[in-house]
Formats: sequence, structure tokens, C-alpha cells
Amino acid sequence: MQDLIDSALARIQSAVNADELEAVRVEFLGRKGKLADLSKDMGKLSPAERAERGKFINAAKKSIEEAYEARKQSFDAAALAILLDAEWLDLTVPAAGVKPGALHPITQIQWEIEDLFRSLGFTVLDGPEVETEYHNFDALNIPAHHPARDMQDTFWLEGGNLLRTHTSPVQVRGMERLGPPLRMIAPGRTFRNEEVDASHEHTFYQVEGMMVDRDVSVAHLIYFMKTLLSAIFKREVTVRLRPGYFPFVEPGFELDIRCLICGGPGCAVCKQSGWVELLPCGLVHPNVLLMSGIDPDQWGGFAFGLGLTRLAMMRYGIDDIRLLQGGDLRFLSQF
Ligand code: FA5
Repeated sequence: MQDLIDSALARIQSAVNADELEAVRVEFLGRKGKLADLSKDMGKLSPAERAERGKFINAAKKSIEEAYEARKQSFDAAALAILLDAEWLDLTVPAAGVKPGALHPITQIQWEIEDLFRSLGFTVLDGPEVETEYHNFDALNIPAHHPARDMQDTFWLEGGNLLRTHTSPVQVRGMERLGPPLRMIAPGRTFRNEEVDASHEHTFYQVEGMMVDRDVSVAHLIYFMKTLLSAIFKREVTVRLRPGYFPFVEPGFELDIRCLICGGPGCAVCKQSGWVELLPCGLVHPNVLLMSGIDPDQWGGFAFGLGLTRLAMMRYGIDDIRLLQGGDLRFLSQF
């Protein structure tokens, strides 16, 4: 019987893997194993012999089981180590193929303009892209019957609201909410039912600007516009001021810059004219002040509506407006 134990222990020690160890366990400890065989004829033994045999079987079982458990643990630990090694992940390694993003060129310019105007004491305001007819038109001195409504081909929504055609409604909201004196800019997205070409998008960006104070004149307007353009282009740009008509300013101007794409001879962006219309502006019409609860005899102001998308095109020499919102990473990753 001692031989039986010795041979079981030797086989356990020499098992080379978990399967072999399991086979040894079944052979000795299994229901039909060698220890079970020894209990089979216990009934034929005398009580003393039976007690002796029982004691031996229990002791044998205990020592074989212990040896088996110890060996099994070493196989389990080795298997776990192999698994951990195979599945090891370094969570600090940056994911392969992920490229860092960057700010869109329009956002870059927008943030620069915001910084500049904040440094000049202006507040940056936000307004809704879905506007009321009142804020987009009526409060800007463009009543329903007025032909000036045709200047901006509008996306109307069910229920009478619309996608704002310009950022000018934020002027109105600024005056209503903050009152005079007021210095604000409002960058944002605008929408028009436009035929898309190299310089026209249906969805584009503008920055509205407004200053309402005592004795504001065209000289203030020109000062701020020049400060803005030289900060953005970081060089001398040629500008021209033409009379321009917008019902919410009087007098109104179109500030154009010499086309920076072609330098003057004419191209698709400037429609062969050599000039790009960039910055309509003027002195705020008294009716507009009045409708927003500001007394035009006490206060005056200037306003401008910068075409931010076109400004980005001029600054970076982009000759087709469609590239800016095309989502082509080959284009965008250059900025
Ligand atoms: C306006 O939208 C007026 N609200 C601007 C204004 C504000 C005037 C305050 C006076 C006082 P206009 O329709 O011209 O004006 O548009 C302003 C600028 O937006 C244009 O000079 C141009 O740079 C840009 N823009 C207009 N339509 C488009 C378009 N379809 N695609 C890209 N840019 C456009």
C-alpha cells in the first residue's frame, strides 16, 4: 500500500502538464480509481482490519490530494502568467493612427477677432441660429413690405421663424438686453438660399460688431475697422469705402479690400473685379435704436457685419469657399 502512495506521489511530481496531472488524479482519486478499489472489499475484513484499512485509505487520500493540489497550483500559476503576458496592455501608449486635431481656420480667425475686440472693451455675444422674423428683419428697419427683404434669400421655417440670414439680429438682442452704452461683437453661422460658387456658400460665418455711445462718428468706425484688418492680415491691405445700402444703417458703406488672391488683376474669387466685398458697415439708423428702446437723440452708434468666411479665404489665399466646409482632411490639415 505504501508503494501505491509512493507511485502516486512520483507520478504527480513528474506530470509535465495539467492534463497529465488530471489523468493521475482520476487514476488514484477518481470514483473508479485505485483508492476506491481498496475500499471495495472492506466488508469482507474483520473490524480491526477494516479500521486499519480505513485509516490507511484516509491518510493516503490526504497526502495524494495535497500533492495534487500543490502541483495543480503551480500549473495554474504558470498558465495565468502566460495569459497575462499574452494579454498585457500598456494603457499609456497613444492609440495607433490617431492624429491630433486642430482648430478650423475660421475658428482660428474668429478667436483672434474675439481676443482683439475684448482688448478694446467689447463683449462677445451669442445669438440663436433659428431667429424670429422680428429680430432678423423688422427690428432692423426691414418691414415685411420692404424690398430690402429680397437682398437676403431666406430659409423660412414652419411657424414663421427662419434661419438667420446675418448676425445683425444679435445687435438687436444686445441692445434689448444690455442697453447703452454698448460695445459688442457677435460671431456666428448664417444661412442664405444661395447658388453656391467659388465665393458664395449657403452656410457661412459673419462677425457682427456694434458700438453705441455718445457722439459716435464715422471716424470711430474707420478706426476700429482699420485696427481689425491690420491685426488680421498682419500687413498693409488696400481698402476702399463705397456708399452701401442697408436699411439698418445711415450712412451705410461697403468696405472692400484689394483681392489678396490675385493682387488686383481679377480672379474667380473677386469676380474679376480686383476687389472683395468684406465689411459692410455704417452708423446705426435712428429707427433701429428706437425699436430697441434707445433714444436716438441721446445715443448714436456704428455697426458692421464682417464676412468671416471670406476673411479666412483672403488671409490664407483660399480660392474656393467650398473647401472650407468640404471636410477634406488634406485641405484642413494645412492649418
Ligand atoms: C449683411 O449681412 C449685413 N447684416 C451687414 C451689416 C451689418 C451692414 C451691420 C451694416 C451694419 P451682406 O449681405 O453684405 O450684409 O453680408 C455681409 C458679408 O457676409 C459680405 O460682405 C460677405 O463677406 C459675407 N457673405 C454674404 N453672403 C455670403 C455667402 N453666400 N457666402 C459667403 N459669404 C457671404
